Amino acid sequence: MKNNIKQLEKMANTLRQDVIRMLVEAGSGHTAGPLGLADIFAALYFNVLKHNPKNPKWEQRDRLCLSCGHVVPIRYAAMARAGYFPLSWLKTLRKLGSKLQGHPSYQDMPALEHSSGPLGQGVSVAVGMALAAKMKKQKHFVYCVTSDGEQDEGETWEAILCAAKYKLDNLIFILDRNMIQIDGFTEKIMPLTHLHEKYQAFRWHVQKIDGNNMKQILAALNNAKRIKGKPKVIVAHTIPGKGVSFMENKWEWHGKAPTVEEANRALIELKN
Ligand SMILES: Cc1ncc(C[n+]2csc(CCOP(=O)(O)OP(=O)(O)O)c2C)c(N)n1
Ligand SMILES: [Mg+2]
Repeated sequence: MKNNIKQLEKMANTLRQDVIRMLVEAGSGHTAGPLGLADIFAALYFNVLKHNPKNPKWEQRDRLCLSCGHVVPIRYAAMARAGYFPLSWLKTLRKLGSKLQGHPSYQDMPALEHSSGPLGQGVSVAVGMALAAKMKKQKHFVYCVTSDGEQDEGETWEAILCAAKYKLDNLIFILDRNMIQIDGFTEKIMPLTHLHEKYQAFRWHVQKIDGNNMKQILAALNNAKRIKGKPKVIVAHTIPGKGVSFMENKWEWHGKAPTVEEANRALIELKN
């Protein structure tokens, strides 16, 4: 699937609407992160990833790891729109017995590649997958969406060290630099200043982009694929709550679902 920029921007907006509808139905969940990541997930599922929704375990597929598992509603929306499962399943988010758990459950949905939720673990999984692919001389890429909150975890930096040691140039991190975490702004809770330089010092190739700009997202991902000899990170500056004026840049929307009234207002703003 190779959609053009206009189609991808439209898709991102549709995914944002899906997220709002899913969350209001669930009555709980994470809003800000998923809305901020809509452009990146539209780019991944509808332009960048080599994948087959009808055959999720296709051996040659690119792997997409989601380390910050709590933002999974945006992934479910992209998967449904791409044809992995019916759109009607989106309404089952967070329900007992649903395949769409609030944090990704591999047992319930193997197309997710792995379970996640405990911050920092998914990056290690991604490094392991990339190393395994190298050892087996496989040609696919391993993408990993990770959050700025996850950069507070020691395990994240162990994974970063390891990826550099093995020169995993089949590994591409997309780091959601939205400046918020569960109970405040990242720079207040645990300053992450010079994140770009930190990754460089760990011998990674680093790009910095506006993570809500489709042109920049595609250019950075294509560039990352071409760089040889080291792992790659795209530090994507996104706006948490993007597209809904009363949610944008508000950390209070990290883990809160909209009320029916708020959802209606949000959907009016997100109208295509
Ligand atoms: C190891 C671990 N510690 C704490 C949590 C609780 N937790 C869930 S999300 C979150 C905030 C993380 O920040 P970020 O991923 O940047 O969130 P967002 O940008 O979506 O607000 C925390 C502390 C967790 N899931 N895992
Ligand atoms: Mg964050």
